[in-house]
This record gives sequence, structure tokens and C-alpha cells, in this order.
Amino acid sequence: MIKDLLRQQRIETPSWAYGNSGTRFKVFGQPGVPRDPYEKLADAAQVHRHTGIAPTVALHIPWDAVEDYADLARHAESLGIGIGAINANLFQEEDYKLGSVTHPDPAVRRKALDHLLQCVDIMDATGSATLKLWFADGTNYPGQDDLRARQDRLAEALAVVYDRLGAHQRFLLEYKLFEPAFYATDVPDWGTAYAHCVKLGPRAQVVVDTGHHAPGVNIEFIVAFLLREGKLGGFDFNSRFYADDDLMVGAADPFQLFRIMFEVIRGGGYTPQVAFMLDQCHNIEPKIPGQIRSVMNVQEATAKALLVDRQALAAAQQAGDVLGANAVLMDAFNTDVRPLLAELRAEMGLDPDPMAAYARSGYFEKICAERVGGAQAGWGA
Ligand code: PSV
Ligand code: MN
Repeated sequence: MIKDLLRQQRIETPSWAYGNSGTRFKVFGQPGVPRDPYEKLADAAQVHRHTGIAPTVALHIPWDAVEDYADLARHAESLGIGIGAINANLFQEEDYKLGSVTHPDPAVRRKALDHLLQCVDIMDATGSATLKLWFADGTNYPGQDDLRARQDRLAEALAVVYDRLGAHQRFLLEYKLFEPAFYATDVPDWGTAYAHCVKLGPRAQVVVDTGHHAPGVNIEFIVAFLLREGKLGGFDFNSRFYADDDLMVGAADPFQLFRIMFEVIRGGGYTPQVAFMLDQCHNIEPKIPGQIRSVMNVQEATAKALLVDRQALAAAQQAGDVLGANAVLMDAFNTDVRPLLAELRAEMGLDPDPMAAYARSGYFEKICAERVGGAQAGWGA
């Protein structure tokens, strides 16, 4: 039963994780890094090949801009994977210094909206059902712009995009406390995202990026609440020690990841309607193994959450048995699920140890030898 549920799990990897990345101090290049979206998809296919549960890749536009999106989708299919969420990018152009859809100048707002509509065209061409919207919009200084007017402009843009969506498409609105805006962000928290989505309708949902909260925020509570309201559309998984660190999910706080997965399962969110996406950057570690490790971390947390004895938990909760209820959760969290997952992989025809299988495969040596010349993909490319 648990194995069946784990076999059905789907985790989406981000195209940008395969490119070079870094901090504002330095982007470190790595050998074998893709030069274009086609090569990024080839790397993503390796993650799926060794884990068996990562069959889609999210694109970021224009980082992944190509001439022919249908051709890119066919390329993905030929590699045994598919195109996942289309991520809009309204944060890398001069025009957006003071915002994109919330900019005080209507011409900039129009340009930003056109980009969002173009992203929906790309969804049509690639067969993607999900648009992910994150706005870097905000202000750095009190008085810089009218906070309320910016919400009005945001609502106006979201409504146009919502109306453009096909019946099988949806958008996920992502919130983030701060950065790049340091005083007020226009979508800073789940409540703001939720309120905009509720107004629009069922095809607008909230996406929880686990790195986008203030320290100490109880993310599993947000998950439970959004699920209860039918508004949890998915996750951008990563982990953080300080701010939006984009480190490998499960690396900083595997217990938090377990608690989140438990609420997902408890709340009926363990369905394809709640997308498990990674949003990470591998600045110093190799990228493909970094993604494999991350997929495995989510899978381990899921297995532990599925192991929770829900009946025993409910009984202890009902009886007011504080320690007993806590023990039920901790028992599951403290279970070593690695043998179970190794067994599952063997049953799926995979190597029980995806990290070792990738290392042995020779793929890394091959891309290092082949991908010589050209410009490596990275931020802004
Ligand atoms: C913003 O920090 C974010 O989480 C959004 O999802 C962006 O699309 C992504 O990071 C870019 O890496
Ligand atoms: Mn994100």
C-alpha cells in the first residue's frame, strides 16, 4: 500500500537547476553544464532515469526561450520526460526596476502582462497545464509608491491572465517575504496570495516555496490551511538556513519536510493536483546528483509521512494524550525508510542506489567531453 503510493509520486525538477548559478558575489561555472534548454532536458532525463519519479521539468521563460516550443516538447518526449510548469520571469529587465505588473507606469505594466500572456501561449505549445507566477515587485523605501494602488494593479493583471487560461490550465501564485524588495513586497505572504486567488476562482492557487518565509514560520500550518480551502496548488521545494537559500530540499531540516508531507497526506493533498516541484540552485555541488539527492530526500520524507499510524494518532489526540500523539509522529519520522525505498526501486526496475548508479553511468564524463564551446546556461541565459 505504502509502496503503491510511493510509486505514484511525481517530483518536478527545474531547468535552472542544471545551469550555472551562484550568489550576487560569484557564479561558479561547472564542467558539462548545458548550453541550451535541449541539453537541460537531457540532464533532467537522467534524474528521472535513476529515480523513476521525476518525469517532468519546469521551464523558466526567457531563460529557456526557444524558436519552436512544440519541438522542445517533442524533444522532452523523446527523452522519456515532459514539460511541467512554465515559470514567468519579470525580474531581469531594466524596465522592471520599480516593478512589473505593479509598476506605476502603465506601459511597463502592459509589457509585463504581455510576457505573462506569452507564457500561456508557451503552455499551449508545450502542453503544460501550470503557469507559475512569482513577482519580484515591491518597494525599498516607505513612501516610494502607493501600497494599495500596487495591489489594485496586481489584481488587474492577474484577472487578465486568469481569463486567458484554458479550461485545463491553472496558475499558481507564489509569495515571498522579501528580496529583491526590502521594504514591502507586493505578494509577501500566503494570505495575500490566497486572497487574490480566491477572488479569481478555482484555476488560481497558491504555491508554497519552502524558502520564502520568515525564520520560525510554521509552514505545515500554512499547508494544512490552504489544503482545507482547496487552494494549495503545489510546492517549490528547497531548504534554507537563513533567507531564500535555495539549498537542497531536506538538507537543512528534514523534520520540517516530514511535517509538511504529513499535512499534505493528512489533508488529501497527495494527488497530482498538488505539484511537488523543486526550486533549487546547486552553486557548489554537482547539479544532476544534487537533483537526484533532492528527489530522494522528498521521497524519504514522503515515505516516513505515509508510515504515520493515523488511527493511533487520532486516538491519542482524542484522548488528550499529548506524549502519545507526539510519539506516533516521532516513531514514523525516526524510521529508516531507505531499505523500503531500495526495495521499491528494485521492483520498478531501477538501481536501488540512484546516486551510485548515476556516478557509474559515465554520463557526467560524457557531457564534460561533449559540451565544449558555446556559452553555458546560467542566470540570465
Ligand atoms: C523567487 O525567489 C523564486 O523562488 C521564484 O520561484 C523564481 O521563479 C525562482 O525563485 C527563480 O530561481
Ligand atoms: Mn520559487
